[in-house]
Amino acid sequence: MPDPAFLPYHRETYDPETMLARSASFADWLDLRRSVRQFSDQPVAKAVIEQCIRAAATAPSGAHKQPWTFCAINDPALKKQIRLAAEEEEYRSYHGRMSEEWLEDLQPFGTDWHKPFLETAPWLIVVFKRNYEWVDGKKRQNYYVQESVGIASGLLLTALHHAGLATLTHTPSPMDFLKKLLHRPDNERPLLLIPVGYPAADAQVPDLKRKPMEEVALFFE
Ligand code: IYR
Repeated sequence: MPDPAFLPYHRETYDPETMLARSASFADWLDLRRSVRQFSDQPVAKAVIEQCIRAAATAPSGAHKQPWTFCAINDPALKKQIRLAAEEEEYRSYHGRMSEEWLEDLQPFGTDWHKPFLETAPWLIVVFKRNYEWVDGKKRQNYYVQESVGIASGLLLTALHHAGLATLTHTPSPMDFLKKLLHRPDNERPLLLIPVGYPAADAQVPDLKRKPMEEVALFFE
């Protein structure tokens, strides 16, 4: 007998025309998601953040180990500490650690070491990956951790977009300060820092173009 037991699986499906319409409208709607760097300080209910994390945690994972922890922060004092620590690292990155090529590639986005959104956004969600677990005093490996937590993070961004919220996929580097500030155990590493909230009334995003279908997909029929 396999463990866990298997259950029958059925789900709603659609006729081909409906399927095409649904997939097209979903892509159109997802195309509206943008990385936002100017947030309003308007509060967002904790219950919404919880539901979005619940959605993220439905992600597939290696051997169903669910190797993630989501830390959601709206304590202003902690957000300030995170901002200061992130800005310290970012200052060093922008003043020597990042290559000329990298800085040149970032020019169109107008980013620099200042990260006020880490205090303005009502929530910061830090996604941690768990490389291993301690089970009955024994170290047990997790599998495909990067892939699993990457997928969960994608679902999180999608869920937050679906809730009508804006996000930024932020990666102050290195991110070890988050592990310290949030008292995370040895088996966890921060993967992403995601400010969440309403965009500021005057928020602007760069005029980006997404790659066309023929550049992102090949069909072998
Ligand atoms: N982490 C820095 C730099 C940065 C890097 C990339 I790649 C971006 O797409 C955007 C920014 C920062 O957040 O400013």
